[in-house]
Amino acid sequence: MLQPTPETVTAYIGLGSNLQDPIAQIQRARRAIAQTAGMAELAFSSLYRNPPMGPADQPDYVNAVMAIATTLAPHALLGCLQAIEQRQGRARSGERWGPRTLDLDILLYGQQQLHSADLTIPHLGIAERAFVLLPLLEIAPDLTIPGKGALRDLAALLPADALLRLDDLFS
Ligand code: 5RY
Ligand code: CA
Ligand code: CA
Ligand code: CA
Repeated sequence: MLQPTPETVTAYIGLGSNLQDPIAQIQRARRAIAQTAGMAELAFSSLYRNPPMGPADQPDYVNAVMAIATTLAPHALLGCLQAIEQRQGRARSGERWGPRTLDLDILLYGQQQLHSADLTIPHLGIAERAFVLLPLLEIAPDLTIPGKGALRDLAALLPADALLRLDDLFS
């Protein structure tokens, strides 16, 4: 039988770094994702500098969000993203929510909801994190987050001064 045409899904990836030149880490990850088979870039947000959420004794983060078209199933996508994290020196320190060279999260995978031992989609905490919602709002203002509601409504609940857009810093 012929192979069926692969289904292309729009997924959203959260990128974060707070070690070893975070801006360069994010840019390198963007290129790595675009160069991976089964993933193509659709949109990329501004970069945002912001203080750590969770443990406070670590450097500020740079965060961004990317939309991709993918033919990969969720767990295959996760495996590719983890391989990119490893290539960019992600260390498993054992410290929960500690600093990292690169963190890549699957935020959304189409409109699917998925719960397994190693992967939850939409990403846990997505609805409360300014460093996810504001970059998402920039590239996909009409998005609905399954189980959570309209992105616009979620973003409206955030404090106004939550993030510094790096483009604003340099313009
Ligand atoms: C809260 C707790 C843990 C939020 C809360 C984490 C990032 C979280 C971060 C990041 C920034 C972490 C997960 N309440 N802070 N903290 N950016 N990741 N700014 O990417 F996100 S650890
Ligand atoms: Ca590609
Ligand atoms: Ca994360
Ligand atoms: Ca992660």
